[in-house]
Amino acid sequence: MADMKAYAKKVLAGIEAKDPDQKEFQNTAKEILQSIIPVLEAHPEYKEEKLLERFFEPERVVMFRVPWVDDKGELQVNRGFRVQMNSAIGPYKGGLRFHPSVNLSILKFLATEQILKNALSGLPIGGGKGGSDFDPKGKSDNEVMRFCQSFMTELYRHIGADIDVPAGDIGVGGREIGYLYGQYKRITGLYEGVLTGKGLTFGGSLARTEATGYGLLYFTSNVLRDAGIDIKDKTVVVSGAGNVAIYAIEKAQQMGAKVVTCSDSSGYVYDPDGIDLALVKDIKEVRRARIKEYVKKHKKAEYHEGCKGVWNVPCDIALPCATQNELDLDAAKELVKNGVKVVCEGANMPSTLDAIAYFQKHKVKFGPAKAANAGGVSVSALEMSQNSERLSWTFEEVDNYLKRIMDDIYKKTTAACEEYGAKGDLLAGANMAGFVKVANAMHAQGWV
Ligand code: NDP
Ligand code: 2IT
Repeated sequence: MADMKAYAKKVLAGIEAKDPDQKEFQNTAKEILQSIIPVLEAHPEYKEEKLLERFFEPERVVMFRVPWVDDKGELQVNRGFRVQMNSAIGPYKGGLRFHPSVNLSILKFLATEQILKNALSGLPIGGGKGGSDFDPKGKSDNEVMRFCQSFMTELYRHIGADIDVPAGDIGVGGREIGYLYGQYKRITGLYEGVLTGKGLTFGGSLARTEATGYGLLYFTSNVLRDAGIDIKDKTVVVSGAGNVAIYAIEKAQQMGAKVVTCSDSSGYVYDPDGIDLALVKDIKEVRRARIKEYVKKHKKAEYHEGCKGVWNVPCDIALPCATQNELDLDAAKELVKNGVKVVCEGANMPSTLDAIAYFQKHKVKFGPAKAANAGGVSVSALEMSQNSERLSWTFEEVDNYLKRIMDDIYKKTTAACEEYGAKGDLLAGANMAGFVKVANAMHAQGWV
């Protein structure tokens, strides 16, 4: 025991020494390392062959200049990235994020999470992530198009349907994927499934848009069932108002829950009558406007500046769906004080490590991101399957498959909790179940 704890500690110290500024990446490494000790003990060969040292070192990182011309004719320069983290179980797979905060630390954290998430999905996909510090907010469609074309003019040489298949994430949705796909096809001449989240007329999958949010609720249903809670009429707090949040709200409402909040990076909306989702879609998907517009139409609803206040709203179930570290220890205390019973993560690592520890100490059921939000990438992998066989499945077929995958992820996660003596700790279960699959594949493929 001490031996493997010391090994994990040494690996973490190595990561901290090598990249002292990469705090988000260090946090992910810490979160994973502190929960996989039982797996390391069961597999002493991992230590001998420096498997952890290899696991936390990206196979490849590409970083590049992205010059583009804005509507005023002025040249702008952004930085582009693709982190190809691990290809042990399949081609690199993971989203692209366009947000001013994007840097190597954030992308390495996301790519590492993606390895384990993709392993949990049961589908043959490795882990990757990419993006740019480009901010799509306030840009015209033409500016976004010119940026995407320039971004792909470098990225195309590093990706391919059997090499690396990017998709959307924050700031990258159907519009951006369309522009990126057009440019890839123009440069390479290939009509192949090199990106997922494509439009339905050019190889996209039905239900990909809904997949992360719907999948989150399918996973949450498993947690609720085992906790003896019926979702009907329960109060749900959701943060975010983007792709994940919108379809989480939609499915929660279909299941009979009352969702009372949503938010963007400026503030949050509280609607005691339940969120009017058609209006949120119109504001965010159609008009790309700010969420505060919501209260113009609904007089009983309140808008509050600052997105953190959303966690002060009393609820039974909290679904953070915006971004990393949005739910900290203070927020966790507030949620627990107000009686929250279940927290499931739609965003990637929205809860800080001390917030998670607080939930666990107070017996709040906690569904970790890498398990709970795996529905998006799972349907991306189904899009890849449909592209390979040149067929399109129906919405119902894809949605049923998604539900099976989410139920299966929950089963694998709880089984790992049992096997390795971490009953009730779904974060540890998800880490161990995902890690052991990737580690075994790495072991079998030799020292690469
Ligand atoms: P979108 O760009 O569609 O929406 C992001 C939402 O989060 C917006 O409401 C945005 O507000 C808000 N947000 C972004 N950055 C911040 C910030 N720094 N502080 C507060 N709010 C912020 O992205 P997605 O819905 O696709 O992604 C949301 C989360 O889900 C991310 O963590 C992503 O990694 C994760 N995820 C996404 C998947 C997908 O398939 N899209 C799959 C699995 C996980 P604003 O408009 O003001 O920027
Ligand atoms: O975080 C994620 O899983 C995603 N952004 C989706 C990635 C994908 O390849 O669909």
